[in-house]
Amino acid sequence: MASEVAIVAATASEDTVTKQPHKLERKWTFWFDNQSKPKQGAAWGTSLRKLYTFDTVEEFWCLYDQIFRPSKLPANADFHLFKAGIEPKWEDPECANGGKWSIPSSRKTNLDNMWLETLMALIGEQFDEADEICGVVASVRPRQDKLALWTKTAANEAVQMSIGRKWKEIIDVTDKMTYNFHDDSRRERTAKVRYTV
Ligand code: MGP
Repeated sequence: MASEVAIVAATASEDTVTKQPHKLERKWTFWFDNQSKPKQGAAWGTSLRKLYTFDTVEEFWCLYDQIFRPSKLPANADFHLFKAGIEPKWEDPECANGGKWSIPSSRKTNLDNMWLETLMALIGEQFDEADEICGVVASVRPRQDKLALWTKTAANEAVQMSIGRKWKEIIDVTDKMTYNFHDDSRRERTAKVRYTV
């Protein structure tokens, strides 16, 4: 399906007039959080915005091309792509017992590439444990940009290791990737590393 996503992009200009849009397996939502000018005393999440929900390959490419490239983000802002119906918050019931795989990114082009490869893999249902995935977050930070893949059942080590290995392959990185439980992040600013791949 990821290759179908790419092929449709290449041929879209020729056949959009005659063909039906290519439906995805499920609906996805893009979110945006701009924390670059935080309001004094505002709780986390007040700047988080749900932007677009889509379910076709064509809509995806249009949204990606026009808006959702991390290199367009200001510092301290995030883009998210989550399954429709799941909010990118620890408090969401689908995320509450979950965690995230994280990978730092030292260059803007690298973050854009890893983000795009991950988006295509998600909407193309490339992960065997697709039902265990909530979504992905691209974060631009003054110190170091990063990408995080949020999953549902943090305590299931076998599932997380399988997702982590697959994601590494998809984004083509050799650096160590770490997994944190949201539960730990809730309790301490620097959550302990639970798994690595
Ligand atoms: P972060 O943005 O996940 O970490 O959480 P980062 O990017 O390493 O930190 P930053 O300072 O560079 O942005 C940062 C802080 O935001 C956390 O310690 C929490 O206080 C708050 N926070 C983050 N998330 C994802 C949530 C969430 O889902 N729910 C709540 N209530 N707070 C959150």
